[in-house]
Amino acid sequence: MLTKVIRRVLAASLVGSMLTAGVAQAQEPNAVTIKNFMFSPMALTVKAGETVTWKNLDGEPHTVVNDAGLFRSAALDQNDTYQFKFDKPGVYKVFCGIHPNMKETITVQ
Ligand SMILES: [Cu+2]
Repeated sequence: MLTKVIRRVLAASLVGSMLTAGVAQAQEPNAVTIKNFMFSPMALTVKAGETVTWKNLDGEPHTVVNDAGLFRSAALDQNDTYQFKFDKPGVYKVFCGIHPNMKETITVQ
């Protein structure tokens, strides 16, 4: 009986923390969407130490590549995400390695 109650409490708190995580993710401000062969937004400003998350919504694979070689994602299939944490202030040019005409700029303050 007691075990049953404990299990229920554990299950409830697990669901609660999953919901919280979902909300936190939805409010993630440093999100870049890849759609229709474009990065959106094409210019994003974040603070040093923050993480940017890219999500590919296209059926075509895309990559997230820094022109200075700081980071390079694997090919992202539809709904795949890639994250990079920007530690140092600067202006970072990003393009898609498969479609180099897809470009954006991340400014880190
Ligand atoms: Cu691409």
